[in-house]
Amino acid sequence: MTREIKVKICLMGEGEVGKTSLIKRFVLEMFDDKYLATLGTKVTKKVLDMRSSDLNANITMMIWDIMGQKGFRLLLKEAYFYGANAGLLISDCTRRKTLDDLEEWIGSIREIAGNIPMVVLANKSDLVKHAEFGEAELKEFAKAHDMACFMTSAKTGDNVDEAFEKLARILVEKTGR
Ligand code: G3D
Ligand code: MG
Repeated sequence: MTREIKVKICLMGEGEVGKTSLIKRFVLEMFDDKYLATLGTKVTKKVLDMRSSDLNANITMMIWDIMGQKGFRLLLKEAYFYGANAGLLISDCTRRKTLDDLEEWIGSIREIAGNIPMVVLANKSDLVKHAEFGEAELKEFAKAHDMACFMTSAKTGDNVDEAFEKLARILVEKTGR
């Protein structure tokens, strides 16, 4: 029997790393979304049909994005992370600091949502000439936190589906067969 699974996924990362662009790339149809103005967040829905895979599941992903970094105060973090099933951590490989800054995001989400699975990305992999770090540093970070990682580009689409699908797969496997 096909299992119907619904999950809340929170995107995290500093401003301009590419959070919104990655969602747009992953969710080709633009957009069946809901804008929660008071929270400063945007929720986009994407259904992944994994019925033909070994998992035999249909997974509805509610993908949460932050609208404006500056207005995203501590107070709102609680509501944003509440009930999250997974996190997608996003850094920008042209700015090393955005990778280090993820530590704080990990702390925040864990405080509210507990030990949920996460995947870490270094986005803008197309900007090789401007890179401040690469796959080696990303892997080191991912290993330290026991996470999967991907170098992605929202611009070219490289690894974007793979990253979201990896997270979906982890979630489906976690809920048992
Ligand atoms: P955010 O939602 O994390 O704040 P955005 O980030 O998705 O708004 O992206 C910030 C800027 O980076 C945008 O530039 C966007 O086009 C660009 N960007 C996002 N992902 C990539 C990528 O993979 N490669 C490159 N080259 N650029 C990317 P603009 O100038 O459009 O505001
Ligand atoms: Mg954005």
